[in-house]
Formats: sequence, C-alpha cells, structure tokens
Amino acid sequence: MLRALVCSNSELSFLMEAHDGLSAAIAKRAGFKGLWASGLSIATSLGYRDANEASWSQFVDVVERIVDSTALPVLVDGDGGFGNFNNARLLARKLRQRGAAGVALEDSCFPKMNSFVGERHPLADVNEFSGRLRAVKDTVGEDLVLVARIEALIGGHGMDEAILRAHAYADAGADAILIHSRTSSADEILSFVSAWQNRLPVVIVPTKYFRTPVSAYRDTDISTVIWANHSMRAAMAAMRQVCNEIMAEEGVAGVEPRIATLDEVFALLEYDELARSEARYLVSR
Ligand code: SPV
Ligand code: MG
Repeated sequence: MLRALVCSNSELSFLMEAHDGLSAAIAKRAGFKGLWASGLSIATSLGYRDANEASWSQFVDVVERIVDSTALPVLVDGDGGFGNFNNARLLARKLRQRGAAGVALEDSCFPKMNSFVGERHPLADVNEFSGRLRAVKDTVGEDLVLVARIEALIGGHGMDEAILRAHAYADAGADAILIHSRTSSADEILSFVSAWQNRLPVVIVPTKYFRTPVSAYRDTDISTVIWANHSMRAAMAAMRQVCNEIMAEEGVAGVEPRIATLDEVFALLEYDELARSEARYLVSR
C-alpha cells in the first residue's frame, strides 16, 4: 500500500505525521491513507531532542503503537539508521517485524541533529551512506519501501551535490528520493525535481515552504508530500494553552468546552467494540 502511495506517479499522495497511537488514530479518522512516523515528533513526545537521544529500541516501540493503532501503511523516519550499515539493517529488520511499511534513511552522521537546528551539518560520505542503503535493501528487500533522504540542500552543499547523491542512492537500491529544504519558497525543491527527471519518485517535506499550495506539486514529478510534525505541534500548543489556563484559573470550567469530551475519547478508541466483545466472550459465572 505504501509502495502504491509513494512510488506511483498517477496522483499526489499525502502522509500525515504520527508520534503515538492516538495521533495515528486521529490522522486515520481525518482520511489520511498513510502515516509518517516522525523522528522529531516521536522524540519530542518522549521529551527528548531530535538528536538520537531516544534509543532505537524506544523508537521502534513507539512505531509499533503507531502501526497497531491503525491499519494504515507507515513510512518510518529512520534518521541515519542509528549508526553504520549494520545498525541501519538491524533497524530495518526490526521495523519490518513491527509492521512498518517503509523506512526513510537520511545521509546524516550519528548522532544526527534536526535539520532545522544549526547550519551546514556534515553529510555522510556518499559511498558510506550508499553502503547503508544497500545493506538495508539486501536485508529487507521489497518488504519495506526504502526512501533515501538527501540533506545536501538543507546543509548548504548545493544542487550539484544533491543530484549526484540522488543518482548514487538510486544505484544503491533506493525506491524513492526524499529531498529536504529549509528555504521558505519551494523554488529549490522544484529545481531539484526538474534536474532529477523522475529517475525515482520524489518525496518532499514542506515544513518551511508551507505557503506553497500543493497545486504547485501536482503538475510536477513529485509523488508524495509529508506533513511532518503538525499533530505534535498542535498538541503542544493546545496542551500549553490548557495548562496555563487551568493554572491561572484554578479550575477547569473554562477549558471544558474547548477540549475533547470523554465520549470522543471513548469513540475514537472504539470502547463499544470492547462491550460487544465482552457480551460475546466473557463467560459469566
Ligand atoms: C521529522 O519529522 O523528524 C523529519 C522532518 O525528519 S524534519 O524535522 O523536517 O527534519
Ligand atoms: Mg526526522
């Protein structure tokens, strides 16, 4: 299912960020057909920085909850693979076991730092990173969609470097290329897309160039748009507001009309199914 979303050029696809079972279930209810298990959002929800502070096993445990709480395909943000080729293939094997549909690996060095923090991050050596991709491909084959993420533009290393890397990663067996940018317009991404000439499908993350309407991508060879961190940021803003208000008012009456009702909580996680199952399976004495 993820392969159909990411690797088909027929229609622009969208992946919505999830960082736990709840955000995954909400994205599914909103109509999204696939999810992005965001490293930034998962780290943040655990109270860590997006700098490989969470261990890979903590991370895959969260991914498992995201996978299990919906039947949607999940593309997992695998950062750089948590180390070298060996760590990357171990991660990929675990992600396959936990039901992920794909993994995106970025050409950063361990420990990584979120792309938007600081300037000119060092890139992994192109051959070494290609080895990480080949190791993952040899380990999980077609079971996981392998997305190679290029940090060359975001790190200030230029378009030629980005294109060179995209070809190397395609040669190494990637199924799609994720090209990241920190500019506030989509021009850089669109230049990449026209230079790349669709050798592999292109995935983008319009976090910084959010004002560009998606119609600008529909007429290009971009296959997939990732809304990478918006549920986490929405939750953060809402929780902060509610906490501040309850603290100031020493009461919850003010926030009550603006927060989810308990009935909404019970409906989202299908408590009624539990009651029906009890009637069927719980033997009364
Ligand atoms: C993530 O969601 O963790 C990403 C996208 O990798 S970004 O934070 O923009 O690097
Ligand atoms: Mg990330």
